Amino acid sequence: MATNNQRKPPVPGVPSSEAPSYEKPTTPAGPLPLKDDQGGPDTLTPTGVNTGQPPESVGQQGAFLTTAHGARLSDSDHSLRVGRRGPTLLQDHHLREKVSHFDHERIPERVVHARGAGAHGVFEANGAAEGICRAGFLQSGVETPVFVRFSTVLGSRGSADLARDTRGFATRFYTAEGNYDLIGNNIPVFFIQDGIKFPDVIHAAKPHPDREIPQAQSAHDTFWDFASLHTEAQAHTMWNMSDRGLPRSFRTMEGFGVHTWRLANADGETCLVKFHWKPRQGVHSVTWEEAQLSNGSDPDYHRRDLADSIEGGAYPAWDLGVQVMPDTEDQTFEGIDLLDPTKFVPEELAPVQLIGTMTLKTNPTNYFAETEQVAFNVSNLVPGIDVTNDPLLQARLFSYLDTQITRLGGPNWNQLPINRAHAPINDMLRDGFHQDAVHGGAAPYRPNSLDGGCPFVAGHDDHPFIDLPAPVQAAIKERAHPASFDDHFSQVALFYRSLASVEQDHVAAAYSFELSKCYDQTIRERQLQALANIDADLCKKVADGLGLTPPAPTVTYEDVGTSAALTQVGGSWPVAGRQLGIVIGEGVTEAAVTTLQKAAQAAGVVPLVIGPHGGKIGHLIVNRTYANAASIEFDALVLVGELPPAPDAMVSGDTKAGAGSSPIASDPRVVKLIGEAWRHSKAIGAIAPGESASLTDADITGDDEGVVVGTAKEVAPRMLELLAEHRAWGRFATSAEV
Ligand code: HDE
Repeated sequence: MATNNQRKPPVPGVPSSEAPSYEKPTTPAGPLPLKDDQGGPDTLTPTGVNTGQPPESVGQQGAFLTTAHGARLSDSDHSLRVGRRGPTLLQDHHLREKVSHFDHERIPERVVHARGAGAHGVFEANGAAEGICRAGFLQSGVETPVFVRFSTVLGSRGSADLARDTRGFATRFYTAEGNYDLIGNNIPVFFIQDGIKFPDVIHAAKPHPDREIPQAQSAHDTFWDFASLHTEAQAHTMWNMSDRGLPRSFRTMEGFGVHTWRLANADGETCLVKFHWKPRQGVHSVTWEEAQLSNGSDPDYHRRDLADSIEGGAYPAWDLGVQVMPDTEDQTFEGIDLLDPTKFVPEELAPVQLIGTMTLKTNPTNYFAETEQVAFNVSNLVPGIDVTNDPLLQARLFSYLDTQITRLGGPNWNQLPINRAHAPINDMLRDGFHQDAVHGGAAPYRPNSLDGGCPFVAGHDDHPFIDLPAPVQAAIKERAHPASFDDHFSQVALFYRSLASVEQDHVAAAYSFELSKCYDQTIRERQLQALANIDADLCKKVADGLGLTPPAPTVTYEDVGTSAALTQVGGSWPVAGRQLGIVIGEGVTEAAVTTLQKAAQAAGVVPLVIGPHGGKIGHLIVNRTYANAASIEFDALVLVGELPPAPDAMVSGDTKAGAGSSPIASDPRVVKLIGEAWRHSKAIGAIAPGESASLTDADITGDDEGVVVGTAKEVAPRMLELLAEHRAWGRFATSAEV
């Protein structure tokens, strides 16, 4: 008796490829096939030869439980004991092996970016980069497998996804010339200009060392103590305080390489570039309230969204682009020092030229083997792509190689399946913990004659990686930075002034919140001074929120204008993978729901039916109940018919009930759901007849912005249009209007 009705389409997320039997299985059977959405690293030998075996061949095999050395076991539920009431024997190999292996299941989490989610995909170059870069994977039509890991920075591995934080956006290209790792963020500037400050900023941002709180947050004294003293951090913190710190999804984030990189074409001509990932899904965020709700009700919000959208066939895609700048001796473009990672180049000054598209198509088979063990390395470069002297980048070239030795337990982490290159490996690195290769030959040294001189170094025509020759000016050896690094504010103002007024309000609210959580008044005042140096209006709003007097600026600098590319407000975007909540009651008209479901599915939107109880109502499968639905799950809501209180509703005392005091006709949890969708400026639809009661209970009318009332056929297309705009933006009261 298989009762799991959630397996039926369209809801992604079922745990295995076949529905479980109700009875305990009794016939030996091998492992189930992978789910359709799952894939794994290609099955390569540690030296990069493709074995041609399917991904599941590296998982468990056979129908019987075995020890790690392959002996079949007849019992795994009882330890070997002297009689039924006697002591346990040390000779019980299975007990010792099982418990001992379990004891060592964890590895150290990443010191930063511990919380993440990954996916496999493919990158296809469009050839536009051929003239500037000789890398094989950027030549027209070349398809390259990729693995991407998105992450937050501050939280530990089990922390919630919707922390206000920077997101990591790390991409590995398994190219025929070796692995190329582009390890970027969703924010184009960084906290520090020199890698030697990284331990400082991270120690300041991580939880306080005494009580280890707060988790995954920057709203605390040590972070703002550092940011206000070390004002080069103001650029990055401003982006964090903006909506960019709260992405709607990994799929709706831009990605940036942050540093400037040097490219060379086949003729050896070089240029300087900044890398950009442009999401085809648009750049969207959640509100601060949504983030807080989500962190309680669905801490896996982002990783679930990524996996579900891939499983549902709404494959996330990004265009890779470059801003191309001449490789001049001063490495400055339009007055912007390209070696200063706290600065970005506005797109109006150097347009982003698209050079290919990445599409994520498969979920990992095993989180630990793939997402946890993937070890990105900034120095994984391929011919045609090289580094610059950005002092932040230079320190990263050391750190990524170094950190894996502790995290992955030795020097052979490149041999883990997810890290294996898709190019032949002959590295003469030998032995060490967890050596997977069985090296032949007698002479792992060069020069040798015993192994016939193998391996040889590659000649010019053999596609070697060449460290691009770049002039180094005669200089004094010193600990100092160039004068151009002293400007900590002009671009921060540029960013803030480029935002729409609703986004500016969010920034002011974020600073007020964060600083109000600091205990120390000195730190608030010092950060206010930094804001005074950025924008007087912003500083006043935050000062008002904190009950402080806004200080006067202490620095002057040239106004650098605005950049239209920086706001997220406006436009219309693909809706595939978004979730539509359809709220129904007992007497629902099924045809209306079916019309909505079909329209949603046709657009790739996941319709989730929310009912007064689980199971079915008529023929409709209920995906969520009034009791377990959280508004954060739905990008838009449609109410169908009357939604009276369900038997388990409590008008007061229910943590999920709304606070309304007047008698209401609808279930209080539904009213709360609608109220939150309203506050978060999400589209709300209501199918007549019956719409009036629940809308009225939530103090909403059919004439309000982003609200549609009508038949299912009328409401469905309009909802999809509103969804494509992400928010009913006008519903946010902006301070500019108040
Ligand atoms: Fe990282 N960073 N970082 N970082 N970083 C790591 O490497 C480090 C920096 C970024 O999904 C660590 O394998 C130093 C900038 C991402 O696995 C570690 C400095 C940018 C990820 C490390 C920086 C990043 C990391 C931790 C200053 C944006 C996650 C685990 C010199 C361009 C990758 C690991 C993944 C991870 C060090 C600065 C992005 C410790 C020392 C700038 C997306 O090596």
